[in-house]
Amino acid sequence: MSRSLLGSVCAVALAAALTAPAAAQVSERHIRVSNGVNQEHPNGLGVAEMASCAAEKSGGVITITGFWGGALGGDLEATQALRSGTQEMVVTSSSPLVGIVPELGVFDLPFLIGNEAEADALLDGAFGDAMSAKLEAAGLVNLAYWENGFRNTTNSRHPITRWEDFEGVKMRVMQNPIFLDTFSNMGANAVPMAFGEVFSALETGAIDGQENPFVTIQTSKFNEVQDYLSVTRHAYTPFLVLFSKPIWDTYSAEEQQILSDCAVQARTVQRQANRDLNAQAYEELQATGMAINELTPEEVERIRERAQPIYANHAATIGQETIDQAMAALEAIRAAQ
Ligand code: TK8
Repeated sequence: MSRSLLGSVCAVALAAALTAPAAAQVSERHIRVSNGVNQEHPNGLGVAEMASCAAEKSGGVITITGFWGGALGGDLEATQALRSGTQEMVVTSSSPLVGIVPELGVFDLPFLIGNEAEADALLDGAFGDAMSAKLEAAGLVNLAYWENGFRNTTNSRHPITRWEDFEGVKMRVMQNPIFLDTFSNMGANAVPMAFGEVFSALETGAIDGQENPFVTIQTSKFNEVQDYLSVTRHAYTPFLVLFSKPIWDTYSAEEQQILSDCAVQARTVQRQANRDLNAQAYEELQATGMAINELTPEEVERIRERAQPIYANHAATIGQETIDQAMAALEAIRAAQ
């Protein structure tokens, strides 16, 4: 063999060796991701980014496929399937999972998080890690926090301009005692319900209203069956990007690394899309005829005060320590901003 040919053979072998170790430890994996929202939601872009990242890093052997509109079951059902190892992934709100990890209820406390920068710092920092550790103990590997976002109220009765306007309004809430209490305390007739049932319950008039971020209201077409949108921003809830721990434990360290890295890479895309599309959704909801009202700062303050007892009422189930840790972390974040 000529010296130059030998050189290029060596170069090819070296290049192969540089990529091969990963390939050797990375097997064919087909991952199904359950989503309650529709594919038009920014989670569609998040899952697409995660899928292309994983395909690229694995030489195409790891595939990630999104299922939309609750096709694989609701948030809670899908999460239980992860715990029992019959499904790989779910992107779910934290709120319906408080029966599994009660400490997650901290995110449901009214008016806890003030803006997106606070949310990112809290979730991507030590506090978010501590919540992920609790999820792991429950059989769920949290790969990243994506954004669901600030929640606003829609209904078919009248604009909500003060907390008294909730009186007698039949409001769907997530399957979560903190949300249930928050809205009952405002005088609403709060009804816990899985996300997948909300549209038809609104359509048939079984319920009058619901609460979600603008982008979810729009991509789930709630505006077709709701007249009023009130910008209450009463809570910021995150999405958890969960992986089945029983399945995770059968994966190699390289495969796990790819999935962790790609969920975090997709987080940037998902959050940015969510923020852009939230603003766009607001415009479109208005254009399609929803009556949108903002609340005065005084009214927001009254609602916040009205909601204050919820913190004490749920301290025992969430854990006072967890609430204190979140508040201390937020205080430090605000001081640094
Ligand atoms: C989608 C839900 C939704 C949540 C809800 O599966 O239930 O209202 O805000 O985004 O997780």
